Amino acid sequence: MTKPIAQSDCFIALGSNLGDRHAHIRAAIDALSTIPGMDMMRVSTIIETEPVGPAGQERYLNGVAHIRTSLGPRDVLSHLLRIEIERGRDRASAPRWGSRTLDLDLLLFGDRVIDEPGLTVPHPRLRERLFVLEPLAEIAPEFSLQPDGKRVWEVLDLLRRGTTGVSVRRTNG
Ligand code: A4P
Ligand code: MG
Repeated sequence: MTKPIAQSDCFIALGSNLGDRHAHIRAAIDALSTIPGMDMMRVSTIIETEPVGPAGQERYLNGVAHIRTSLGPRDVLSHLLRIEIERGRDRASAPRWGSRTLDLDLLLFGDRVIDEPGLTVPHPRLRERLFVLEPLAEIAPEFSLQPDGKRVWEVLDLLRRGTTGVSVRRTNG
């Protein structure tokens, strides 16, 4: 009897605020849809958002794609980096959180918690960002986030109410 191939639900953040933003996002969705071993399940509404980061940037287009895959997280990340480069992403000359033609971040990979050089999952700033949580909540409100199992909708609600739900240890004041 053949063993079924394990499939993981993964969620990828799409972002663009440089050049033809619509074309970059469309190309990313097309590219992600044609990779063997990755099935595109759903793409959120693409929303326009205020930039977080250095002043003077253009507004972003943001969205989230849900992919079901038999690949591993490192293979998925390699595809994301390749697609970013194909859309002219230039990391060398851009400041941190600066403008970019295309940013593809691996937000979630099933219930995996990964903390390795070059790959952190869930994405470390996922719970701080409305531009990620709003489209994610549109397509996967009930998905559980590790390590505490909170649902996407709960984390979005906490952020909207001004608390990330992540405990912060204060050393003074
Ligand atoms: N890396 C580690 N973990 C991951 C992961 N889960 N997904 C490594 C993707 N990459 C991951 O990423 C640097 C390295 O992180 C990668 O080579 C990979 O090995 P990067 O894409 O070069 O850097 P970045 O995206 O500029 O950095 P960072 O800190 O991830 O930025 P963010 O947090 O993605 O923020 N404002 C709005 N409105 N909308 C946006 O989309 N995006 C940013 C970027 C800032 N402001 C924004 C938006
Ligand atoms: Mg990135």
